[in-house]
Amino acid sequence: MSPIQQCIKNKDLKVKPIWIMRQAGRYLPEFRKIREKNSNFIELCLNKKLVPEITLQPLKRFDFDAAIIFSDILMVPYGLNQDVRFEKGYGPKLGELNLDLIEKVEIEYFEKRLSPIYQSIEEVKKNNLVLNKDLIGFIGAPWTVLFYMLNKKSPKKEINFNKFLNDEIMVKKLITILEKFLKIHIKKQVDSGSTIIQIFDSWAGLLNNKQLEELVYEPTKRLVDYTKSLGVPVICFPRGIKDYKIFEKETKPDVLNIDYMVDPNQISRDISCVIQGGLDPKFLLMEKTDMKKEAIKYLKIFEEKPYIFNLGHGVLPETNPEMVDYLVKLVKEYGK
Ligand code: 1CP
Repeated sequence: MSPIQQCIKNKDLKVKPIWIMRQAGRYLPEFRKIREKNSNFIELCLNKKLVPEITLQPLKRFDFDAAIIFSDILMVPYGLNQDVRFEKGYGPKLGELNLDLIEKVEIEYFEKRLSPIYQSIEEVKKNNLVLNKDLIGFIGAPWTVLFYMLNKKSPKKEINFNKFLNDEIMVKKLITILEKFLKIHIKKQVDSGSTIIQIFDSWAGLLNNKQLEELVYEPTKRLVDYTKSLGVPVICFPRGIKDYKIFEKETKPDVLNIDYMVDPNQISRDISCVIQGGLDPKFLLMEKTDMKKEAIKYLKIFEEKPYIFNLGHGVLPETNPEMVDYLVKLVKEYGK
C-alpha cells in the first residue's frame, strides 16, 4: 500500500507522506521552459505528450508520495463549451455563459472534449516514478467553478457575486448541471488511474453561513459520497472558511486540507479525519532555518494524528526548488 493510503486507510502514524499543491508548475525552470513555447494554457492542458511530462517533473526531482495530474479546475467550463482563456499577468478570462446552451451539452460531448486529460492520466500511471505512489485527480468544487463561470475572472480582479447570487433559479440550475458533470469528471479520472480525488474550493471563504450551507456543504457532500462510492479517498480543501469543524461534520471527507490562516492546534483538537497541509507557502521564500522551524511545528502538532504534509495553499512561483528539496528531505527524516 502507498504511504498516503496507509495514512488514510490504516491511520498509520509512522508515515508522514508529503506532496505539495501546485508541485507541477511555475517554480520549476523545466516547466517554465515548456510554458514559454506553449502560450495557450488550455491547449497545454490537453497536450497528451506534455501533460504527463509536466506531471512527472516534480517526481524526478523530489521524493514526493504523490503526483497530481497537470490540469486546471477551469477545464470543466471549457468542457461545457464556455470560452476559457488565460492571459499573461491577468489570469483566467471566461466568455459569456449561455445557460440554455450549457443545459444541452451531452455527456459524450463533454467526455470527448476532456478525453486528452484522461489519456494523460493513463500515461502517467504507466510510469515507474508513480510506482507505490498515488496519482491525484482533482476537480474544483461546484461553488468555486460556478463562481468563475459567472464572475468570468478571478475574484482578485473583481467580485460582484451578490449580483448573480440574487438570481437563485439560475444559480440552482447551474449548480445542478455542474454537479452532474463534476461527477463525470471524477469518474473518468478514477477510471483512468487516479487513486485519490482532491476537491478544491478556493473561494469558499467568500460566503456567509447560509450561503455555505446551500452552495458548499450540500453539493460538496454529494460529491464526497460519490467519490467514496467509487472506492477512492477524497480530500477537501475549503480554503478560507472560518469553521473547518462544521465543514467536516457536514461533508465527511476522508482528508481535510487546511489553509495557513487556521490554528493547527485548534484543528488537531477539533477535527477527527486525516489532516493535510497547513504550512504557509511564504516560508519557502525564507531562510532554511525559519522554514525548518515552522515545518517541524506542523509535524509536532500532528505527530499523534494521521497527517499528510502539504502547504496551506499552492507553492509560490518565486520559490527556489532547492527549498522544496530541503523540505521534502526534512519531512522524510523526521521521526526516523
Ligand atoms: O503558467 C501559467 O501562467 C499557468 C499557471 C497555472 C498552473 C500551473 C494555472 C492557471 N493553473 C495551473 C495548474 C493547476 N491548477 C493545477 C496543477 C496541478 C498541481 O497542483 O501541480 C491545479 C491543481 C490547479 C487548480 C486550480 N486552478 C485552482 C485551485 C487551487 C488554488 O490555487 O486555489 C484554481 C483556483 C485554479 C484557477 C486558475 N488556474 C490558473 C490561474 C492563474 C487560476 C486563477 C487563480 C486566481 O483566481 O487567482
